[in-house]
Amino acid sequence: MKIYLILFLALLTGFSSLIAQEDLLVNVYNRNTTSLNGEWKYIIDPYENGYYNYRYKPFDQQEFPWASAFFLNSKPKDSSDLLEYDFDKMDNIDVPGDWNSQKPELLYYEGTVWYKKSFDYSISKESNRVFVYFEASNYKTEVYFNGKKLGTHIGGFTPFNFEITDLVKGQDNFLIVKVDNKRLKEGVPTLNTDWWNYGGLTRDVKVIETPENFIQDYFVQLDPDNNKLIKGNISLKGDNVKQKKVQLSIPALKIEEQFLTDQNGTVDFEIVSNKIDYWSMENPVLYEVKIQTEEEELNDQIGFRSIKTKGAQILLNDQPVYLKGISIHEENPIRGGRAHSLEDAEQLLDWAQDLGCNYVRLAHYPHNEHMVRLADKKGILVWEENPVYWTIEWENEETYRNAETQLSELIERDKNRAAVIIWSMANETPNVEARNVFLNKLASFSRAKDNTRLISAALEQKDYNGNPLVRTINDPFAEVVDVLSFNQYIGWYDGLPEKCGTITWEIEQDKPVLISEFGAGAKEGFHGDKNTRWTEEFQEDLYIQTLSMINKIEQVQGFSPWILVDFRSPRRVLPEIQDGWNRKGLISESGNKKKAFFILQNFYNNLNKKR
Ligand code: GCB
Repeated sequence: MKIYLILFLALLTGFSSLIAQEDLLVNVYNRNTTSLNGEWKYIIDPYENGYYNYRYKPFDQQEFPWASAFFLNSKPKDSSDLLEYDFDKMDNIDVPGDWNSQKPELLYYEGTVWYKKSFDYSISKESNRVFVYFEASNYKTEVYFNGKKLGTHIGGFTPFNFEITDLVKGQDNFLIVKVDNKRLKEGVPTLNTDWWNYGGLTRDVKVIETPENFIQDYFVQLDPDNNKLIKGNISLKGDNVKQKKVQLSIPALKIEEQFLTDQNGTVDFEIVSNKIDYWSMENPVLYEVKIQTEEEELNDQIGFRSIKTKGAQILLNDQPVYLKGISIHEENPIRGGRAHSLEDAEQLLDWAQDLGCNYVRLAHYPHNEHMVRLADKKGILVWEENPVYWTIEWENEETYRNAETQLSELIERDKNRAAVIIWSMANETPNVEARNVFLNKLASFSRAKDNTRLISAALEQKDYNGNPLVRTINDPFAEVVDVLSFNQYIGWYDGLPEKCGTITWEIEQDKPVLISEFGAGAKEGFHGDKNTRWTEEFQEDLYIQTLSMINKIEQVQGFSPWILVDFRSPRRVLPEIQDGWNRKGLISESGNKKKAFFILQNFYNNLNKKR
């Protein structure tokens, strides 16, 4: 029913507003799902020939689209029929997976690729509802099911779903997805980044089945002001969700509470417990939490902890914590391409733990859900980041809405994960008025949506009162954040490593400080003296000098050097050294540790002895 309503509204509004975002289903991890992963058919369509007619009008906005519209998955009616595409004769591509690392001819491709998956589906109960769920697709995605448009999603790293209840059949369903990874000036991120623009259905695709009235969303966390209070809300969706019984139980805490939903199908609750075993790095306790209605039962594994700041300290469960971190891109260099699986997450987080980390900065965009679920289990603290990177269109309302939507989808997905302690708004943005307005708005939005986590952004450092030997953070957004973070590259973009010994820091804000990046490029196996660029010795020395410099900054409560592993970046073209890779990894693209890895490992291990 809902889908027809959306199509009807779309017709009325001339289709231009068919960016119909449906409410996100949370905790897809534990829901009743059928995977659509595996081989899909694909068509490379740089001219978007399957999308626009020759007058450049989108086929999906025509009342009677021609058979040549790819979303129709047309077949010739007889041997005389003219049709210039055929999904079923095309090659296969794996989903999940970016196209760049799967098909050599697509390594640098930025444009449209069409995907098609055919499948049979049997609904387990007639009254049930069915959704198709995409964990992520980069960047603009148009979704069609059995010849009907479901909607559009913008943003490459967050999940979205569409209902297909009224369209799904027992046999021969076809899901067609147009994915376009063209970079856009008004996009988030914008044209300019320092990472590979991997396109495609980069994460899992699933069919989700729910009862007629279903648990769509819930938030179950500790009250930031009271460690004995579990607080939150539950939202049901459907035509019959008012005054419905909802039970929330946490058997290990002997909690079993019943509530009635309000007029909107929502419950706000507070539960006191004196027995909570708090989630921490040493003791990452996850409780089995069960939410039940008359129609459904949904389980989750949730840890309870508090995270606050006090002066220059970060307090986890009211105890000061030092963040021994590393920055990570979502890439598996050994297989090649975007990381997406549990095995990929294990590889990356095992490396981080081997380095001695208790904290990771997931840069520069939301990573897949395996990463945060695994961090929850392993007891690793997490910084998650919105892809507001460098200079985006601060004055463009659409750009703001886009950034806010991506952040909102990230918070919706991960707001029940104890490991996530920081939402980062942005990375290395310029200190100009329009950006201040933009980021202030984003921070207020984030706080209103989730008041149980800290807010930060990777800012930039400046000379202090014009003195290049003294550095400071002079940025109005520093007054807004809970944790003052900044990137600095003294010794790499700014002099040689020994320069670190000449710099002092004047940080005036009484806030905890994280150095969100520092680093140097080194090609694994390239050796020389410590002032020869790109050698492992240069990178090693940079780490020695930087660690000694930042150890003297009183407010520093941790850092996340740049970066765990070498990663692909089209900006990095130096032959024989970079060849398309950013070489600041402590581990090479083939998985080998560089010398600097051991400097940081040693530093973190010694901190363990002291603390
Ligand atoms: C930065 C950026 C990061 C780059 C890095 C570099 O400051 O935040 O995205 O990759 O520097 O290697 O230059």
